[in-house]
Amino acid sequence: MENFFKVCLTVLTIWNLFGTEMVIVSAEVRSSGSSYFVFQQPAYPRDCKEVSNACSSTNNTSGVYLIKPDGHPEPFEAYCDNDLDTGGWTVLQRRRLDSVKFNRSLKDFRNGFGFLGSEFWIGNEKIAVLTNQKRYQLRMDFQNVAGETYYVTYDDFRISDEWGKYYISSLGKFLISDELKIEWCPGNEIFSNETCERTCEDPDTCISATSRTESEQCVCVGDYLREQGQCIPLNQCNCFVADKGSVLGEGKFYINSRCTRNSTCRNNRLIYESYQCSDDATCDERNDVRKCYCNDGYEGNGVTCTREVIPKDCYELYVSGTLSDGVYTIYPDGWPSGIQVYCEMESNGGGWTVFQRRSSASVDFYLGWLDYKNGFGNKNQDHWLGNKYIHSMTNQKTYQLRIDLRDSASSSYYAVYSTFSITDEADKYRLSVGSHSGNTGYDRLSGSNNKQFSTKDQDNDGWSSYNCAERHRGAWWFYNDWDCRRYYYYYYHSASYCPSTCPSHSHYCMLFPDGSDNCAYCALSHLNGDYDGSTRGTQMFWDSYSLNSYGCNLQYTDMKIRPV
Ligand SMILES: *[C@@H]1O[C@H](CO)[C@@H](O)[C@H](O)[C@H]1NC(C)=O
Ligand SMILES: *[C@@H]1O[C@H](CO)[C@@H](O)[C@H](O)[C@H]1NC(C)=O
Ligand SMILES: *[C@@H]1O[C@H](CO)[C@@H](O)[C@H](O)[C@H]1NC(C)=O
Ligand SMILES: *[C@@H]1O[C@H](CO)[C@@H](O)[C@H](O)[C@H]1NC(C)=O
Ligand SMILES: *[C@@H]1O[C@H](CO)[C@@H](O)[C@H](O)[C@H]1NC(C)=O
Ligand SMILES: [Ca+2]
Repeated sequence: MENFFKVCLTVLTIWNLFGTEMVIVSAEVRSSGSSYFVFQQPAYPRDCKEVSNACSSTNNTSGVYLIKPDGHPEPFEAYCDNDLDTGGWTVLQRRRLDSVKFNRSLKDFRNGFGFLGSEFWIGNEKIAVLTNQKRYQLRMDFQNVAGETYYVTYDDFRISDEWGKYYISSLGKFLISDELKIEWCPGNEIFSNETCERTCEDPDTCISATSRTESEQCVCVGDYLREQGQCIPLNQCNCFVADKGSVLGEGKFYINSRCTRNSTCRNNRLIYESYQCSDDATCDERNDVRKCYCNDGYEGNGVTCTREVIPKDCYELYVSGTLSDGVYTIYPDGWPSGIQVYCEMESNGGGWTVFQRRSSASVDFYLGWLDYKNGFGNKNQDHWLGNKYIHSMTNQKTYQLRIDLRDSASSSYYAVYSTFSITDEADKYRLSVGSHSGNTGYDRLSGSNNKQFSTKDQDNDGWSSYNCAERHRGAWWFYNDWDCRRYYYYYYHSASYCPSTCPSHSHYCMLFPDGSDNCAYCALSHLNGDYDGSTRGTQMFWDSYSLNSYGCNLQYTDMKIRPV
């Protein structure tokens, strides 16, 4: 049963046949129960049945005959089909090759058009007069593209007159020639396995007809959606939004053109809420979604917009309302994808970007140039942020430096430098600090001012006698600071001075031994030395008489910056 042809009718207009491959359609009328006309021959036959009765003795071929139904002023030509069944059919309509246009005015359908020999519509007025003189059977014959024919009949067909707009006043009993070959879809649906249909509930998904069984392949098309088994115009769906001209799916919302109302479909009901754009937003449609969009430089949902924060440092975060200590992303000049830093927000006024911290021996600080350049450790605990970041930050604004310390007896001290910056890698991250304040009693960083940064694998200390980073086991702005023998020649001219002084000054932990008869140091502070270091010269120190153990073996340090 392949290729059987299916037809769908729209409501009421039975002549209006859908189906793409229809080759022939004809609708015919013949009278039934004509026995009582036998003794009453009018001048003209009133329909083709009477033509056939009159002609049966001589010739009963199909063709054009003159008929004159009761109530029609003039006789007119009609095509009589005498080949079909027992003959006597008056043909109302025939379509074959699309040689005659059927998209016509009501007047044309009233009066009839086309050619009786080929395609035509006999005219509503004639059909009205014809069908109102007797009881007529209507038969519609179809042929599909494969040449298969079938038909349907109604046993009591009648239409009203012009005053009644030719409505079908009667159809009678319906019969189909072959149930399997014809399938009638309900109103507003077409039979198709090539298209898909939507539902009121989920209007955004078109459900393919192929997923349905064959008998269910009548689908809602165009502006019709399925709702509880029926096809209804979309504007009758509960979640139809008139402004939008379409139906909202469950949970979806729609903002009207002036952005003053938000309509949401919930539980198959439209809920309206008032809606208003923030002063810093614009009502706009983007990617098919209309809503309030925050203007450039602002962020939010459009109803409330706040100034977008792209912090260059922890201070900008602090000012925009981030008040808790922790690791955050900041965007210093030159680092558009951001870097992670620890921000001290809860102490010392907040807004400090931390670049160094020591609190335990968990992280080894005796590392090389690349480690100090790129940073290492854990931002939440002990770490060095990285010289390349410290350089970028300290050159984007003017920063002050704060160093917090705890000495070996757990007393806290601090030192502040009014300005702080380091140069770039080409210049070896040279230090620049401003004036000192604080409570350690001594400025122990200014000696390193203008000095380059040194690591064990990059000796930039300017002192050919020593590799300071190696001697102090760390990395710092080391320089040629103090050497006992040099000092002794200069002041004392006594050969015994250094051999006796160097061991006896062992409490000065910044001093590293140089053989058995000399000692030296490369800076008066070094916060990147060994935590709990014991070898002379390698400890973390901030030389000061105010601190326990002269500032040796510090328990805690951090170094941080904030814009001036
Ligand atoms: C009768 O029909 C034949 C064809 O079947 C046709 O040739 C002939 O002309 C017809 N006669 C009349 C009188 O219509
Ligand atoms: C008239 O038509 C019928 C059926 O179509 C046929 O049986 C009969 O022979 C025809 N009569 C003549 C005279 O052609
Ligand atoms: C029918 O005719 C009207 C006007 O004559 C035209 O606008 C319309 O597009 C036609 N429809 C079809 C399906 O051709
Ligand atoms: C639709 O049905 C026709 C006839 O049964 C078949 O040839 C065609 O492949 C079908 N199309 C789809 C998409 O299933
Ligand atoms: C519209 O209202 C719904 C329901 O309250 C909400 O989910 C949706 O986000 C709102 N739309 C906008 C753009 O605010
Ligand atoms: Ca050196």
